[in-house]
Amino acid sequence: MVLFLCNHNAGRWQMVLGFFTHLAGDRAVAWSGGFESGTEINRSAVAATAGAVPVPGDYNGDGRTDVAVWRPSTGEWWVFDQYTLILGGSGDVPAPRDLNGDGRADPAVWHPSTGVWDSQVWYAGYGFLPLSYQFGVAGDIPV
Ligand SMILES: [Ca+2]
Ligand SMILES: [Ca+2]
Repeated sequence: MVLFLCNHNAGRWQMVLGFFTHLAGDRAVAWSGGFESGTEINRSAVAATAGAVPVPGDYNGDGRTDVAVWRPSTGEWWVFDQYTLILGGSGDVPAPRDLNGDGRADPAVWHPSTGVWDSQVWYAGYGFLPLSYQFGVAGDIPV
């Protein structure tokens, strides 16, 4: 059982509760509550999730899945409490995975029309470096 208790309630705990419930399934039960509630949902929270697709993964390599969303209309990746970056866009398929074997999921998208993969791979000491390669053809599904 998990309790999310937040102050200045502005919609963020609802996001976390939704992601937690999605990821935990029947393995855990979560409750949420807050105090000093706002009168509207935080605009940045609304903007961050508008049209967003969940892209959970272990983005920091701690062995636990992290909450993350990708917005196709802008290509924005929002990895909760870690970073944001721009990669891909409408028509792409998000496919985050650990591309360099460091235990951290790397943001990646696949372009169905060309079979090209684009990613931003994190290298300690260097930061994110772009990686692009062609693999697959139109009609394939990234796995
Ligand atoms: Ca993690
Ligand atoms: Ca990696």
